[in-house]
Amino acid sequence: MSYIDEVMERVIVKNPAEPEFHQAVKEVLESLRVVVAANEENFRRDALLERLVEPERQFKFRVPWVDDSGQVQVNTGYRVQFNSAIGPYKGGLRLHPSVNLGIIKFLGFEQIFKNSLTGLPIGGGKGGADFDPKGKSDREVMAFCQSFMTELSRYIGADTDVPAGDIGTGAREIGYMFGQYKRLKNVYEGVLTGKGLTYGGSLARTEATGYGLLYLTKEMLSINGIEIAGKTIAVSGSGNVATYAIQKAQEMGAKVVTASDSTGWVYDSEGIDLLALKEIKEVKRARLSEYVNLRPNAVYHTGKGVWSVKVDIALPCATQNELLLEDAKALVANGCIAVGEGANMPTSLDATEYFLAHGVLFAPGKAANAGGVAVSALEMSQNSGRLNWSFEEVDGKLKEIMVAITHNMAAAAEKYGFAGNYVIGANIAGFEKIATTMTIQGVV
Ligand code: NDP
Ligand code: 2IT
Repeated sequence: MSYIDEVMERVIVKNPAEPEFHQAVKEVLESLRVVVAANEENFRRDALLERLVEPERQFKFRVPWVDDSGQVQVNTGYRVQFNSAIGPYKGGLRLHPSVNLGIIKFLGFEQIFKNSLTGLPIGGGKGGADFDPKGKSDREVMAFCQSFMTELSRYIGADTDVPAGDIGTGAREIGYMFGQYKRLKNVYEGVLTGKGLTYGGSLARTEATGYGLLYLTKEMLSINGIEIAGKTIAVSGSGNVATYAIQKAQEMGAKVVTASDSTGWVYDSEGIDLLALKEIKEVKRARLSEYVNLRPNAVYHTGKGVWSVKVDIALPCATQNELLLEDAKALVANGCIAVGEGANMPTSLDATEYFLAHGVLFAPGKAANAGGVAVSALEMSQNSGRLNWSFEEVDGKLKEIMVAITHNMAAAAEKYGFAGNYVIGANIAGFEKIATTMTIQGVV
């Protein structure tokens, strides 16, 4: 059996009931076959792949808090410190009822390669809890965040592990968590990113993931001789990533005709009205069904469906495994030419293979959504230097980073004989720096 198949088999046996983690590892390991074949003796001797798939450390903890009726609630919190070869652990905190250890491990594993691709000194980590901020009062969210941070604060620090936002964790949650960390530790340091602008946050961090997705997608199209202006786009999600992806796509002259949340989706043939979307999602924290009240020309559907619309480009920006084989078939049949993953692992493995087999340009999440964590790393730099860079400066650096990632993933794919396969390209480009560094640092 090949080294990769042996490691994959062991991952499944050692981590039962973690299908998302298996999926993320499988996608990466499959991409590495040529690189591993060329270095098999050394990698096997150093157990390089076995170390890569085993988190350095993981925490699971109780998060008790009191709701508005006086009832005690108990959630489960997690932080997985996956790989610190190239920098302090870095990655978001997901607050969603679906969170379990396997989900956090898949996200932490992806984060290793994503963070490597940014070219910045950040290791891979992820955390979160099975807490649902939806429908909770601000006081309940604060009570949860304070309890969560009371435990998490033992394990993190500005030079150790720096969490940030993800699904369900936005500016409000980061604010409450930062306040509690500062109070407990009596240290004012950049222990979280995505902070507010009045206490060490970076300009352009809010926009970074969505903007970065469009910078990379535009560059990927451009190296294939295609312009983004004039294209029709389907976006899923209506949260942080989706909102700023829609904004930048519109600025680039494309038309985004869909958005979604976990209850339904909208089709707006004239293009999504960003102000209406932000009013519903950022101000009112309401359901997307309200969109048609502000835009009577649009159509609201319950359930899934954004991938059934005829578009040139698909940008999944909601969650994992939201774009399945039948969706890929529908998109290809409708003439879709490119996919950019704003979310983490939104496309199932068979759907990804279908896109690649049908000549669709496919930008995998660990490259396409790296803009968020890249600007988080820029926030860390500003905090260390006690500096505040302008929006233009941060946005300019973000653009440079996303363009560089595009060319690096394209070059790695070509170098190993898979020109145009950016899944393989991104995985190899991300892996090489990690593998080299882990080898240099010895058996740790
Ligand atoms: P938000 O919480 O701001 O928004 C998430 C959006 O996705 C909401 O519209 C939400 O709908 C929808 N969604 C979430 N879970 C599900 C689900 N199970 N089924 C259907 N819809 C769902 O999160 P972000 O925009 O920050 O994150 C979106 C994706 O991007 C995630 O995969 C995240 O890991 C990834 N990402 C985020 C980065 C960041 O900087 N924020 C950076 C890189 C990647 P509803 O409100 O109804 O739940
Ligand atoms: O998935 C991700 O890259 C994020 N949620 C952002 C992580 C970060 O540290 O900014």
